[in-house]
Amino acid sequence: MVNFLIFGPPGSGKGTQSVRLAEKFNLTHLSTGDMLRAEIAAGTSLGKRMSSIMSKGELVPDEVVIELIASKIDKTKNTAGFLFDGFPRTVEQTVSLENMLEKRNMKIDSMLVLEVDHDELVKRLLARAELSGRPDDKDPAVIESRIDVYKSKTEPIIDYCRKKGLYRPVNGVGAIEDIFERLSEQIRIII
Ligand code: B4P
Repeated sequence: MVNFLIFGPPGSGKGTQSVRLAEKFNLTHLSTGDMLRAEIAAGTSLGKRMSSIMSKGELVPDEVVIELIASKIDKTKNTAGFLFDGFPRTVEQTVSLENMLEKRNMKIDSMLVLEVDHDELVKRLLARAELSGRPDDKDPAVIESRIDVYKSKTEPIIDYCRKKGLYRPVNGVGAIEDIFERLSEQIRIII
């Protein structure tokens, strides 16, 4: 089994690329953003509690996403591996993920980091707001705050993973198909 983190700032294309990569390499795609939005759409009590945090562009508490991920891993059978999208988002979540995987005789094999400049991120998220109606994409101030949260809380994971030899940067600007090829090349090196 091989397990990948797909990593990058909000709007860097993690979700877009993960769906395609999971299909191509027979990986199970686990997106904490999608899981949380599903809770909100289903009107669960967890979803109701998380909705206001997410619409402000803040991170939901670590224990919430750790619980969601652990339960998904345990329900998944017969997979070539996992593609973690949008998780981990803090160094604490990374340590929890490592512990969770170790208990199941698994590990993180590589971290694929999509590199996209600030102006391109803002442009993409505002464009998505037109189609998706996501509250966290509509307001430029919320987008800036999500990028700030990424820099302060999420980006330190890069150093943590670099020290473990897991870090693989990928240029995330250009046509979706070209970026998909760049990511696929990196995955082929690992599997
Ligand atoms: P996520 O759902 O993870 O969303 P994201 O970071 O905004 O998006 P992503 O990078 O996947 O962008 P996408 O491919 O869609 O998180 C949402 C919120 O959930 C967080 O703010 C937080 O509150 C909460 N949350 C989630 N996980 C959490 C965790 N682990 N801990 C705590 N809180 C958590 O691409 C964006 C747009 O760009 C799309 O419209 C796409 O079509 C477009 N695009 C993609 N690639 C492109 C390209 N090459 N060129 C042009 N456009 C492109």
